[in-house]
Amino acid sequence: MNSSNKNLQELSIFGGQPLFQEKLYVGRPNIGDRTRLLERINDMLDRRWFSNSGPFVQELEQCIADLLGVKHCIAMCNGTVALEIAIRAAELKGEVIVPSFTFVATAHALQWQEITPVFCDIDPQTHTINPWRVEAMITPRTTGIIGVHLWGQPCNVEALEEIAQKHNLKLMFDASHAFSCSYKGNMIGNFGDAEIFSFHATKFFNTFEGGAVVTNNDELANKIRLMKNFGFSGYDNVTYIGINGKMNEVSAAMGLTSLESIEEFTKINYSNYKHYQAEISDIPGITLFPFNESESCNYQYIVLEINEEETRISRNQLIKILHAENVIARRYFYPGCHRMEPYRSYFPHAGLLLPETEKLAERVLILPTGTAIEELDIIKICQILKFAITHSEEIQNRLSLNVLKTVLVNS
Ligand code: T4K
Repeated sequence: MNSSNKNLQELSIFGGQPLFQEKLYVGRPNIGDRTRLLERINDMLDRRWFSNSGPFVQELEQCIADLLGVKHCIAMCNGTVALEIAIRAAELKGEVIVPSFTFVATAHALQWQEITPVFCDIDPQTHTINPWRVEAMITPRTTGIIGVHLWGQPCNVEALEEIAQKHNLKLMFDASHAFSCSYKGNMIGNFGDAEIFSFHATKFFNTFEGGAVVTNNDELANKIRLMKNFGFSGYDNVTYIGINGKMNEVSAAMGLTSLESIEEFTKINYSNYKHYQAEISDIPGITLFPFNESESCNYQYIVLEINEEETRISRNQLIKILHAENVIARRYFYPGCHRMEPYRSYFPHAGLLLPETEKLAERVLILPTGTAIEELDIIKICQILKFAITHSEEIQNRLSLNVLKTVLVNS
C-alpha cells in the first residue's frame, strides 16, 4: 500500500482486505534462545526444585543486582505483588502521591492496602510525575511518593529526592517499564528507597510473569525478603505478616535466558524506534515520544501523540482504522487511573487537578514493536497512518455516513 495510490474503499474499515493477515500486537513477548531455556527447564526437573528461592531464582537475583549495580534484588511472582510488598515493608500509610497516568496496578497496589493514592499531574514533555505539582499535593497524611518511569523514561529523580527529603517522605519508583534504563548514567534501580520492576510477558525483558524489588537499603531488603515468603525466617519462625510473592524456577529460567539476549532485544527495539522515527517525521500532527539516546534505554514502547487539530482525524478513529487492518494499537494509559473505579467514585473531581494527564490520555497511541515486528511492518503501519491523515476529510464523511446508516437501520 502507498498513501497516494490506495482508494478509500480498500481500507479494511470500509470493507477492504486487512493489510496484515495476522494481528500485530503491542506487547508481543520477546523470546531468547529456546534451546537454553529448555535445557534449564530440564535441569530444574532433574533437580526437583521448583520454587522457594531455588538456584535459578538466586542466580537471576545476583545477575540483576550485578547488571544494575544495586545491592539487593528480590525476585517476585509479578510486579504488582512486588509493589505491594515494597509499599508495606516501607511502612507507607495514609496518602501516597502517584501519577494518574500509569497502569492501574500502581494505584491498586496502594488502595489494596487501604492507602489513598493521591493523583498528581504529569510533565507533558516527559510523561512522568511533575515534581513541581507534587509539593502542592502534600498533606499531613502524606507518607510517600511513588514516581513511575513511564515508557522507560526516568522521572525527574533529583527533584523528587529533594522534595522527599525536605518533607521526610519515603520515595519509591515503579520502574516496571525501565529495566536496563539509566538516569544521568546510573542504572534505574538505584534511586529512592526502592524501585520495582515488572517482568511480565509483555515487557521487553520477561520471566513469563514476574517482577522484582531492588534496593540499596539492607534493612528494607531483609524485610521484603521475609515478607514475600509469609514472613518466615527459618523453618518455624515467622517474624512479619507476609504473603506468597515468590518467583518460581521456570520464570527464573526464562529470566536467565532472556538476560542472555537483552542486548539483542535492545538493538532490535532501537532499530524499530529509528524506523518509526524516519517514517513518522513527515506525518503532520503525529509526534513520536523521543528517548534520550545518550542514556541506556530499552526502547520498548513506541509512543505517538496525535494532535487532532492538525491530523483532522481523532486518535480513536485512527485506532479503529489500525485495528481493522489488524494492527492492534493501544491507548495506554487511557483514561488515567483517576477515571477508573474505585478512584472515579472516590475522587470525582480529581481531573480538575490533572489537566496534562487528561490531555495526554486523549492523544496517546502505542504501536507494536519488539522482536515480532519487522521493518516492512513498520513501513506499512506508517503508510496506513499517512493515508488516513491525507484522506481525513473523506474518512470522516464516510464514517459519519456509516453511523447514520446504522441509526436508520436500527430505528
Ligand atoms: N506498573 C506499571 C507501570 C505497569 O505497566 C505494570 C504492568 C505494572 C505496574 C504491574 O506489573 P505486573 O503485575 O503485570 O507484572 C499489560 C500487562 O498485563 C501488564 O503487565 C503491563 N503493565 C501493561 C502495560 O500491559 P494489558 O491489560 O494491556 O494486557 P493485555 O492482555 O491486553 O495484553 C497486552 C498485549 O500483549 C496484547 O496486545 C496481547 C499481547 N500479549 C500478551 C500476553 C500476555 C501477547 O502477545 N502474548 C502474551 O503472552 O496489560
